[in-house]
Amino acid sequence: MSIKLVSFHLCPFVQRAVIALQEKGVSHEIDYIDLADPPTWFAQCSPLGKVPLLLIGDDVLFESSVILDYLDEIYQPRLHPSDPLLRAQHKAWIAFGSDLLMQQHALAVAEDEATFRDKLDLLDKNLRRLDLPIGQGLFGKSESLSMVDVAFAPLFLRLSILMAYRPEVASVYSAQVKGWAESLLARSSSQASVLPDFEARFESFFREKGSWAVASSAVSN
Ligand SMILES: N[C@@H](CCC(=O)N[C@@H](CS)C(=O)NCC(=O)O)C(=O)O
Repeated sequence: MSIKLVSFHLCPFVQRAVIALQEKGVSHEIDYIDLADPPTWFAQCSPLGKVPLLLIGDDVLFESSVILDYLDEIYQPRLHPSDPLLRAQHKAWIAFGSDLLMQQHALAVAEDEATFRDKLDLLDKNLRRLDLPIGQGLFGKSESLSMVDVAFAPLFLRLSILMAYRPEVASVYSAQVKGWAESLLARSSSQASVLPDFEARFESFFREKGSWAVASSAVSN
């Protein structure tokens, strides 16, 4: 059965699916669309008008967490825990990770310093919530990859780029989260999950959106 992902180059939710496909060694195609000017077939296939879509033959799946669940049921190795309660807890933290991705986006598009600092405070407060489950060993263990890892790696990639523009972004990481983020970004599946020009695209996209972080950075100017 052919597997195709419908993607937008910078979408972190698509990147989750790419990482899962890489970790499971599933060959797939990626069809990149322009979300600002999507093709007509996209509106018919995507009820929410969002990527990712996973096209399995003629069937369509949407929502990144649902796509991850499907891939995990079909392809080895299993990345969700087999215990139902643990699995549900992992899915809950993946939903939390989706919220964090939206907060990271709000940080990246903040057009002035005051908004940027507000968004950074919010992200800081919420990232601290990860310390307890990591400390309890629920996820973030370097010896075994889980779907929580897959779901969080795109967040850490974007925060690492923002840190290069604004070093104060690094303050949102506790020691535990920093260690977790670094180990995920070192994985070949994370590195191969975006195109080589990702950082340049990221910069030009957010610069165009009026990002204060990009515009004020000594690195990008
Ligand atoms: N909850 C969705 C979020 C997907 C999402 O927000 N995708 C963005 C791109 S990163 C999108 O397609 N936005 C288009 C739009 O909102 O019009 C998921 O997890 O798949």
